[in-house]
Amino acid sequence: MALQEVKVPDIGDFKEVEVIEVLVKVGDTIAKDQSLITVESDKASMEIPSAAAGVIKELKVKVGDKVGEGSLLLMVEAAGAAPAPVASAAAASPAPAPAAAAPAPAPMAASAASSAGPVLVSVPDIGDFKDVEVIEVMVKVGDIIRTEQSLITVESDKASMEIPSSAAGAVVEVLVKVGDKVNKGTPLVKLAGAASAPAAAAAAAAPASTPAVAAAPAPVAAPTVVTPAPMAVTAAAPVADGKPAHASPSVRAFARELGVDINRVPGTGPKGRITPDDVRSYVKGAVAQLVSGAPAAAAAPASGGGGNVSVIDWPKVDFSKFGEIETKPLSRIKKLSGANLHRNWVMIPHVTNHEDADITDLEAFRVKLNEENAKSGAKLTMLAFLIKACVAALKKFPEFNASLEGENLVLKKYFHIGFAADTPNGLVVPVIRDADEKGVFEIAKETAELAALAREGKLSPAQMQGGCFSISSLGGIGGTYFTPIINAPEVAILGVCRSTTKPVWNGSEFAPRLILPLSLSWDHRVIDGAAAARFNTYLATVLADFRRVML
Ligand code: CAO
Repeated sequence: MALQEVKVPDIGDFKEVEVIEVLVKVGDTIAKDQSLITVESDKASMEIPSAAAGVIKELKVKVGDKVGEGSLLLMVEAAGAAPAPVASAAAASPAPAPAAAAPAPAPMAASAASSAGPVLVSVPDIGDFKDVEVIEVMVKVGDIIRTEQSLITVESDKASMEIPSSAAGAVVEVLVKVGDKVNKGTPLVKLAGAASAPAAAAAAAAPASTPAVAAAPAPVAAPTVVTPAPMAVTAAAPVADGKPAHASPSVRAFARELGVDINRVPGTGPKGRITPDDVRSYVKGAVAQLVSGAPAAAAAPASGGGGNVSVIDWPKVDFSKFGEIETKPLSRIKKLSGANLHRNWVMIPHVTNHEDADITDLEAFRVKLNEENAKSGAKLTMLAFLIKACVAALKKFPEFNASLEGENLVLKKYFHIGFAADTPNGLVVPVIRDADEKGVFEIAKETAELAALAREGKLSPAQMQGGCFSISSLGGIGGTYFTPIINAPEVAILGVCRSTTKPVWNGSEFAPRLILPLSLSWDHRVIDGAAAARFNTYLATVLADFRRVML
C-alpha cells in the first residue's frame, strides 16, 4: 500500500518553530485531525493535527526540530481506500485549527483615532476561532494598559490565544468573564483616555513598546469601537507571580477537566513545560494530601482557607551584577524530587532524633565476612546490615512501618526498605523488597545492583515503589549528623553518617570504639518523641550486638 506524506499546514505567523512534543509514534493508528506534534514559538504553542488517517509508518520529525509550513511530519499508510501516492496531505486538506493563528488583516477603524471618549476594544478577526471560551481575564477595572497588552486568553480544543488590546488607556469596564464564549467583534473592555488607533495600527505592524497612558478618564461619550490587530496563539498565561504557565492547549484542557489550576502545576518538560504527567502527578499529590488528612496546600487555591502556606515572593536578583554566572536548567530528577521534597518538608511535621551506635563488633564481623568471601566477589556493605537492623526495629515498633490515611494509620505487614542513591542527575530512592526475608549478602548484592541502575538512569518505576521506610546513608562521603526529609507517604527515615573511632567510657576507662551517627526523622502526627527515642535506642542496640536481629 502506498504511503502518504503528512506535512505542516498553513500555520500563519508560525515560521521555523520548534517541535516541543511529538504526540504519536510509528505504528500508531491515527485519525484525521488528531494532534501529531506541538510546536512552540517564543510566545505561543500549538498542536498540529493530521490531515490524513492511517497507520504511521515513518516519523520525520523529533523534539527540537524546527518546522514551518510544508515541513514533512510523517508518512502514513492510509486507512481504507488506496491513497494517492505520496500526495501532500496538508496541501489537500483545509487548514486545520492552527490556522487560527494566521494573521488576519488588521482592520483599524478610522473613527478610533479620537481619544476623546471611552474606547471599546473588541475581539478582532481570529480566523477559525468561533465561540471560543475565555479561560483567563488578564486585566481589571483601574488597570492602566498599553497597546498590545494581552486582555484575555481564549482557547479552542486545539489552541489557546491571547487577545491584546489595540489601544492604551485606563480600564473602566471589563465586559467579559472566564467561561464566556467570544467571537470576532465581541466587546472586551472599555478604555478611558485611550491612545489613538494609529498607534495601535503601528503596533500591529511591529510590536510597539507604547508606554502606559495614565490619562484621566474622559467624560463618557459614545464608545468608539476599535478592533485590535490579530495576535499570537499562546499558551503562556501569566500567573500571580508573573511567571507564565507553560503548557500546550491539550494539557490545559486536561488540567481544566480535572479542575486543576494549570498555574500551580510544576512543569518538568523542556523549558519547564507542563506535561500531561505533571498534571497527573499534581492531582495524585493533591489527592494523597487530602486522603492523609494533611492540609491540601498544593490543591487549594491561593486564596483558600487555613491549609495554605503563604509566603512572600522569591527574591529576584540579577546575580550577573555581582560577577560572572552560568545558568543551568535543573535535571528532570531534580525537578521531580524537588517538588516531592518540598511538599514533604512543608506538609509533614518533622522531628529528628540523633543517636550513636557502637558498631565496633559489627564492623569487625563485616570485615571478617568480606575476607572469608573475598573470592566470591560479593561485598558486604554497612548499608546491608543497616537495612536488616531497621527491619528488626520496624517489627518491634510497627507504627514506624505505616502510612497516614486520613484518620487511619495503615500498618504494613511487609518490609520494603528504600535507600537514597546519589546519581549524577539527582537523588532517587530504589526499594529492596521483602528485606525481612533476605540475608545481608543478598541485600548487599541487590543494593549494589539497584544503585548501579540508578546511576545509569535505568531504574524502573516499580523498583522505586512500595517502600515502607527509607535509609539515607552518607557514610561513604562523611559528615556527622543531618536532618533527612521523610519520603511520603512513609512516616520515618533514617539518616546515617560516617563512622569514626571515638573514646567511650566503659565504666573504668576510655576505650576506642567505632561510633556510627544515626539521625532518625519522624512524622510527629504518627509518632511521638518517646517512641522515636525507643526506636533509635533499639536500633543502636541491635547494631551494637547484631545477634539481637534474630530475637
Ligand atoms: N561509615 C564509614 N564508612 C562507610 C559508611 C559509614 N557509615 N558507609 C559506607 N562507608 C564506606 C564503605 O565501606 C566504602 O568503603 P570501601 O570503599 O573502603 O569499601 C565507602 O564508604 C563507599 O561506600 P558507598 O557509599 O559507595 O556504598 P554504600 O553501600 O555504603 O552506599 C549508596 C550505597 C547507594 C547508599 C551510596 O553510594 C549513596 O548514593 N549514598 C548517598 C545517599 C544520599 O545522597 N543521601 C542524601 C539524601 S538527602 O539529599
